[in-house]
Amino acid sequence: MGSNEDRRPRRPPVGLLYDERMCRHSTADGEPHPECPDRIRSIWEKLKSEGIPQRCVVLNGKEAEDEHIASVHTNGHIKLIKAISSEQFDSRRDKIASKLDSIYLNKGSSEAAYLAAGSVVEVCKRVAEGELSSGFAIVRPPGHHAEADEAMGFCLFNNIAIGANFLLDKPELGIKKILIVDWDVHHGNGTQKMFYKDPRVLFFSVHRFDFGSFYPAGLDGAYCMIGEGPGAGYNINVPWEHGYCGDADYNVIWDHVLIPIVKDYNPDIILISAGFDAAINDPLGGCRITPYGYSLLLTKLMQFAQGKIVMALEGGYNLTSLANSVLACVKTLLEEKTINGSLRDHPFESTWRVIQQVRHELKSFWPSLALEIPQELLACSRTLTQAQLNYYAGSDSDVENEEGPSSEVFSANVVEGVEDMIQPFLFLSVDEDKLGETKTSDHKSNNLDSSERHTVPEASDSRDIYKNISSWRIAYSKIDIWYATFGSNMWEPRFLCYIRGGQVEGMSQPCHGSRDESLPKAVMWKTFPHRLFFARSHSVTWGTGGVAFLLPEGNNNEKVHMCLYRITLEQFNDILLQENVAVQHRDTPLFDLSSLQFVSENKSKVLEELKCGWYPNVLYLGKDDNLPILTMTCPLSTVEECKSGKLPMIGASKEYMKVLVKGLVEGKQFTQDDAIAYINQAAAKSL
Ligand code: Q9C
Ligand code: ZN
Repeated sequence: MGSNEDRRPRRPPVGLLYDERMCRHSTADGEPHPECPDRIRSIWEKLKSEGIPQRCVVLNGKEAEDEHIASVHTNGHIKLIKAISSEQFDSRRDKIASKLDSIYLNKGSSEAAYLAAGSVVEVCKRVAEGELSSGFAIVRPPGHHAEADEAMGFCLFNNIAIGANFLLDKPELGIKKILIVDWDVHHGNGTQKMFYKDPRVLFFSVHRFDFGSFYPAGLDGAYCMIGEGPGAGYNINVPWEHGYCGDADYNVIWDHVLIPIVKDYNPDIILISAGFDAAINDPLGGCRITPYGYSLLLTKLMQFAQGKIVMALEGGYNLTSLANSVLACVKTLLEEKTINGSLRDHPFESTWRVIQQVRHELKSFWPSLALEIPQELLACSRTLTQAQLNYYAGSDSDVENEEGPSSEVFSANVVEGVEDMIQPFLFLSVDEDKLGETKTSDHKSNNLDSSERHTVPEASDSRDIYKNISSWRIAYSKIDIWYATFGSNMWEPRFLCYIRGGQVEGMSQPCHGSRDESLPKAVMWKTFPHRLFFARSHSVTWGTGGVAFLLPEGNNNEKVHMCLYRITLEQFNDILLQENVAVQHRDTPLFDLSSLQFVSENKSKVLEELKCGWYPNVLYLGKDDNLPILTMTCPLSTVEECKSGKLPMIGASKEYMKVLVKGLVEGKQFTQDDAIAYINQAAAKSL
């Protein structure tokens, strides 16, 4: 007795909150659903079987007060969630749910939603007061997708946001800075929005993004979403490019992004949006965190905020993985050091890329991120295996999510049907020797007349660039756009050279084509109020003579005929590269979803990496069938150079003219003579 250890003040207990009433939120007819009552039951059973509750303080659920919910939700939303379980709603409940994104409702939903939110508040309060050292609220429905006035993604109230605001609104608790760590595999869109302009809450989310195609889809989860106004720098997104991320990937995100920031921020308490759908074997997440991995991530966070940690359950849909992961976390909170495991493999190459992107974006707010990461570390990486790529190409690991990027944001659609998605990858799995064969026969099936074809490039050489395909290609191969063309690409056989490779009459060089050789899904003609002109005197593709451009700014007195091809965003990227020859192929898309978002708001964007090409300026011409219509032209500087005489304005060469006329005539826009007149007129006018 009397040892140092005994004189040390006893560490307050760990809290566990569980309440069977939260199981009453379920699908009305017992239909199977991943977000099911057994999720929290199996967690509780597991903890009991390991004798964990006896070592903790066990709390019952508590319903939230409207006043607290109102700090993040609108009155309309609160009213709806409160009323949804009443008898008057019996007949309307299903209809209301069906109008929401990924939501079901039943008689037990209101109570469960109030309990989930109130229980998180309860644990937050007790940890902040010091009655508990830390706590885990085993709640459902989850919360992080819920927005101020909308339930979505299995979430009714945003439990963690309500808890955070409760703490901030009670000055006597002394909580001025809160860190929210959202490690659910999905982006915490709701939580992000609630604190976007608020520096008192640092929101950190690591999630599958897949270039904007993973639920909840769109660009809210992109790394460039860093917060606004006083909240700038206090919103941090780490967007995975693909699935299969595991302990090693999460661990380096902690070491090179999260922990350096937490050291600087020095939060008073840490709330964890603890989804376990990034756990190994989760049916929706497609990632691979082990229980050991979760304990490691948690241990690293316990070094801050005097260990004040509140964990609130979000997703997690494999009952076994879920229970084992939560068990590992609770043991970690109890400071039990018996969770075995090791970081066996290396992070993905893409993980280092994401780290660099996030650090670059945030280094002005968090100076420690400005330091270079040692080359030796970056070199420790691995790539997706061929099998993983094929699997990823052929299926959505979030089985329910077939929508891809949400159409509200930029109106790109996703191609459905597994066959369409696997098809372009067949060549990856076939015998290398057969590659050439497959390609030649393929080329015959495209509607190029063999007499018009000069040479077919050696498949094995020119298509080497697509040997190691990156995951952005898989994501973008599922997103459609309209590519609007006003020059030689109006003639379909010429356009197809960009897709399938090859050369048609008049071209002095063959194209290598896109990785995805599938034909456009639709072709249509449209006119746009724009000015067409001809400039420059020689092109690599056509030899001597001017080529077509659009004046970047629209012009209501003019009318340009354009041929639109419905192709994928991946194919559009490959066309941009081929149109702007001499630009290196790269492992990131030139024209990504943020660019798409940008052009749809600002009408045009000059792509920095294509500046040395002639068509680096992507124009947005509106939508058709809810898909964006894109074209490419020169930057304004070229127009100025033409005006000043620095660049020649010369009509189309004979060969080029022939192709333009063919396009317009075969596209039924003009007779031969009218087509020639249309082109000559455009070429004759000065700028
Ligand atoms: N279009 C949580 O993990 N996916 N929510 C269905 C249907 C919804 C996940 C997409 C996934 C929601 C808390
Ligand atoms: Zn989730």
